[in-house]
Amino acid sequence: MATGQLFSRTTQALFYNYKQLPIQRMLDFDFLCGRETPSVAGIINPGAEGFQKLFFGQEEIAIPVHSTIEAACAAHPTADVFINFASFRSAAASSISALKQPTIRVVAIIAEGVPESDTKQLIAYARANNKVVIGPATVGGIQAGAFKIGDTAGTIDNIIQCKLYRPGSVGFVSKSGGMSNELYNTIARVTDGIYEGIAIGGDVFPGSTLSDHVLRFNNIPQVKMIVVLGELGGRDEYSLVEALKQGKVTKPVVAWVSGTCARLFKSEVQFGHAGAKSGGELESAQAKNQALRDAGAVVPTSYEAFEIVIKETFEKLVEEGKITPVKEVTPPQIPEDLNTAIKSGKVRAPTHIISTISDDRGEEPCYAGVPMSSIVEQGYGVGDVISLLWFKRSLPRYCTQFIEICIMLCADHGPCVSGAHNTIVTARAGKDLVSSLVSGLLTIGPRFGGAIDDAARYFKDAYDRGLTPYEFVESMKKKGIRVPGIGHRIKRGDNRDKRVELLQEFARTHFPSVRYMEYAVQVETYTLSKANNLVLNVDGAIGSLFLDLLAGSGLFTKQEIDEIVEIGYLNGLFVLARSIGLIGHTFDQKRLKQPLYRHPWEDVLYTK
Ligand code: Q5B
Repeated sequence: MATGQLFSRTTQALFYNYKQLPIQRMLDFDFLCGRETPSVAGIINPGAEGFQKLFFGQEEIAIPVHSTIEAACAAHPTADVFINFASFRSAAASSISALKQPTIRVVAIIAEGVPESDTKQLIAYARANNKVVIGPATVGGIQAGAFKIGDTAGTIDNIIQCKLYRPGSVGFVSKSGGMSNELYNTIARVTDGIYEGIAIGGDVFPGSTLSDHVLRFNNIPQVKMIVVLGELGGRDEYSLVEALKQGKVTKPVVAWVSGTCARLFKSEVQFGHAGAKSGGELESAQAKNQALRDAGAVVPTSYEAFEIVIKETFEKLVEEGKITPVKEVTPPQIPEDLNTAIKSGKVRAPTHIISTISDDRGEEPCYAGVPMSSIVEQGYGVGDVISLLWFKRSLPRYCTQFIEICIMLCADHGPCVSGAHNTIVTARAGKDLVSSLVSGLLTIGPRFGGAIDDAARYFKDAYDRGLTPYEFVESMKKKGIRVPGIGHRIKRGDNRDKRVELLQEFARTHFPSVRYMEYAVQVETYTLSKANNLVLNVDGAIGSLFLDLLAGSGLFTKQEIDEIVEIGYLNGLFVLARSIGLIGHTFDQKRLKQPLYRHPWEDVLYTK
C-alpha cells in the first residue's frame, strides 16, 4: 500500500457504470471546494459512447463516455482513481481490468457481495503492483476540500454541516460507510474537522485495512490525530494494535470498536456487514477495544464517550501547539436542481408548451379528458377520436359517422392523382414509407384535395352575405379566383362524382339542416351552365356539408365556427384520409418490386 496522500485537489477519476446521482454529487462537492477541474474525467458505460451532460456549479459540462476501461484510460491518462459502481457480479472483473491499467493507482469498489476468492485475488494483485483498493462493500472516502468518492458523506447539506469542503486535522478510518457519516459529523463538532476519511467496507477481506490507512495518515503532515472506528468480527484491528506496539504510529489514535452489545445475545450474532459477526473471544468488540487501549490508543468506555475523548485529544493537541485550528471559510452556494426546487415549492418556472387536447401523465392517456379505457369500452370509433382531438368535444353519432364516411370516401382515388403519383415515384426510387407518404401528402393543396377549407370559407361568406350563385361566381371571376370546391379533371355534369352523391344523401337523411350544401348545389348548377367540368367536387361537398354540421349540431358557437373555418381544420380530413391510400400505394409498389421510375421522352415536349 502506498504510504502518503491518496488524493489531492487535482485528482481525477474514471467512473465505471453511469450513475447520475453519485457523479453529480462528486461534481457538486468539487464546486463547493472551489476545485478548478471536475473530479470525474470520464465515464465508462460498457457498450455506450458519447457525452453525458452534468452540472459543474451553475454551468453544464459534457463528460466523455467511453465503452471500455482501456479506451477511457487512454483518453484520460492523468485520471488515476477508478470508482467502480459495477454490480457484485461484474465488480471483480472490471476492477482487475482497471488495476491492470498503468494509469490507475486507486480502485474503489462499491458493490456488496463480491465473492471473497475474487477479492483475495484483487488484493494480491494490488499489493504486488503497489496499488490501493478501497472496498468492496464501501461508500468510498473523502479528502476534505479536495476529492470525494461517489456518495461518500451523503447530501451537500450534510457535507456543509460536516465542514468537509475544507481540510481539518483529523484522519479518520472506519469499516462502516453509514457510521462514517455519523463520525464526520461528530468530528466536525469537536475538532477542526476531517483531513481525510476512508470507509474500508464491511467485507471479511477488505482491499485495504484499518491499519493500512492509519499508517498512511501517520505519514501525512496535515493529519495531526487519527480516529478509528472498527467493529466486531475479524482480526483487522489487531494489525493496528501491532503497529501501535511497534511504535509505527506516532500520532494520537482515538479508537472504538463497535458491537459490544453482541455479548447480550446468547448465540452468534451477524450484524449488517459480512465481516461483522461475533466469532471467538478475540474477535469480540470488548477484546479488541482492550487490546487497542493496551497498545496506547485512546479508547473510551462506551460509544457515547467516543465524542468526549476525540474532543479531549484534539484540545490537548491545540494546547500543546501541535494543531493550529483551521480558519473557517464560507463555501459557495450550490444551485439547487430545478426539479427539486419545484417539488419543494421553492420556485416556479414558466412552461414552454401549452396543450389542451390530451394528457399522458396519469394512469392512462386521456383524449380531451376521456380516458383511453372509456374510448375502448364504449366502442368509440375514429370519428369520435377526431371529435375529441380536433374539436375537443364528443359529437353526436351522425356527426362522427359523417367524419368517418369522409375518411373512407377520400382514402384513395386511384394511382393517377397527384398525391398517389408522387408516392409511387418516390417508393420506386427506393425511399422508405415515411418519405413516400410525405412526398404524396405534399401535393395536397389548393388544386388537389386541399380546397376544402377555402370552399367552406367562400361558400360561408357568400351564403351569409346573401349573394346569389350568379353574384358569387361572377365576383370570384372578376377577382380571378377559381371557386374552391368546383371543377374536376375527370368528373362532368353527365358523369357526377359518386362520392359527392353519397355524402349529400347521408347529410340529407341525418343532418338537421343542409342549407350551405344546397347553396353549393345552386352554385354548381350555375357553373355547369358555363362548362360541363365545373361540378361540385368532393372538396366542395365536404366543405359545404361541414358548415352544415357545425351550424346544425348546436354544439358550436358562431365564434367557434368562424375560428374553425379561419384556422382551416377541414383539409385535415383529406390529409388524414388520403394517407391511408398513399401508404397503400407505397406497399403496393414495394410488393410489386417496381424499378426506378423514369418518365418517357415521348411524353415530354422538348422545345426552345
Ligand atoms: N375553371 C380542379 O381544373 C381543377 C374552375 C373554373 C371557376 C373553378 C379546377 C380547380 C378549384 C380547386 C378545387 C379540388 C384544377 C378538386 C380533388 C381531389 C380528387 C382529385 C382527382 C381526388 C380542375 C378549364 C376552364 C377554365 C377555368 C375554368 C376550372 N375550375 N372556373 N371556378 N373552380 N378547382 N380542387 O379540369 O375560360 O377555359 O379559361 O382549380 O376545388 O383534388 O380525382 O383527380 O379525390 O383525388 O384542369 O378528386 O377545377 O380545368 O384548368 O383546364 O380549366 O374551367 O378557368 O376556364 P381543370 P382547367 P377558361 S377535387
